[in-house]
Amino acid sequence: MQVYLDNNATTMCDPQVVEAMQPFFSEMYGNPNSLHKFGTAPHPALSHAIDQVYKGLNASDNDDIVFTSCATESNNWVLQSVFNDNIVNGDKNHIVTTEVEHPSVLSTCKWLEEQGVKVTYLPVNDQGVVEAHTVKSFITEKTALVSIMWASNETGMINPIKEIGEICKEKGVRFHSDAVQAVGKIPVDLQDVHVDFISFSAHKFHGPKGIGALYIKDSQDLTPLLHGGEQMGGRRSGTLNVPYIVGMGKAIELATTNIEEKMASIRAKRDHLEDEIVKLSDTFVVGNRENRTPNTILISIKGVEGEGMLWDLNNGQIGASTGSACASADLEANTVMLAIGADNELAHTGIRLSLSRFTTDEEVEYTIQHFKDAVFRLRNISSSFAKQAPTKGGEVQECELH
Ligand code: C6P
Repeated sequence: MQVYLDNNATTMCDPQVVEAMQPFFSEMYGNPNSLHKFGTAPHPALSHAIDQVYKGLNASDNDDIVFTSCATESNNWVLQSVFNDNIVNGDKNHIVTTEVEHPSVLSTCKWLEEQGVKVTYLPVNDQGVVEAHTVKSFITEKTALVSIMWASNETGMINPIKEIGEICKEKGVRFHSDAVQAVGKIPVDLQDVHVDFISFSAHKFHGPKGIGALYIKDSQDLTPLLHGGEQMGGRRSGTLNVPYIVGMGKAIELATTNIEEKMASIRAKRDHLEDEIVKLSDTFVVGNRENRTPNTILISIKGVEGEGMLWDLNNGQIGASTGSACASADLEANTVMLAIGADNELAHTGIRLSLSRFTTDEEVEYTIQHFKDAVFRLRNISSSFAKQAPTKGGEVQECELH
């Protein structure tokens, strides 16, 4: 058996999505900006896909949803354009974000700091959540943008987006949320929350890789990042990626239809997996699971280094991660665990397990068994290392395993 439990990194493309995309590669391949019949052939499918995305988010007709290449582009677009619109051409020079954003936000903020922007990186509480009153206390008359992720890719913890949105509205500050780990996993109702921009990405909800989007409330102005042929009403130039837009539409429709039922089914499997794993001694799960996306567990197992665990799980045909896929090669401590106050040693033991609607009960049972065996094996290895360590004055010296 092989088990994929890295769905926060990316998901399998749903076969129904692949089927919906297929005709637009080799039959209806015209450029939708061309005036001939090849160009107009994909128009009905494009309109349908756009409707599916609006419906999936309960966006209003006054809002704009612009397709991008990925959420990284959407995040860069908002941050860089707010910098251009408010900071270069205006008198606001401050952005509020958090310490635990995805690198596509954090690295852009670091770059903006080099351009002279002041950035406040808010701390999170011991649950990994940013508190609304903290956001409020750091907004000043110089603040041009608040950018706070909807749900964490590492812990699954959900931020109080509705409350933060109300604060931003009251203060007259634009509010962006990186909703990559929320869309398709939990209800995202844009009539219920006040948010100016959200970024999201199809490959996180069983759509294709290489397509994301930016939601823009009330179609407000935002300087384009890509200038060129004026596609998407001049918002984002470049030939429309018809198959992927069709795929994103189908994927969001499949993910958001009866979402509560899908969440309940994933949550039941996740909770069972978590309940069994925490029976092991000295385990620690980050964040209260009632306030987590239903598919995610970030667990640390004292004395078991994350990379060793990944290697053992991989030998058992189980794909997991130690945190963000883009940070997985650096062997550093998990930054979110450090942010919630874990010490360096504990922050090296994080393992992220992320399920999807395709995860089966059999896969969960197999993972529980293999996980328990792996912890037993790795703890034995580390205790025999400690026993073999050279002694000084008759005392055992602990080996440094990191
Ligand atoms: N997180 C993870 O393993 P792209 O790939 O550009 O569409 O999405 C980037 C991105 C932005 N924001 C959040 C919250 C994300 O989780 C991701 C992707 C993956 O956690 C890969 S690093």
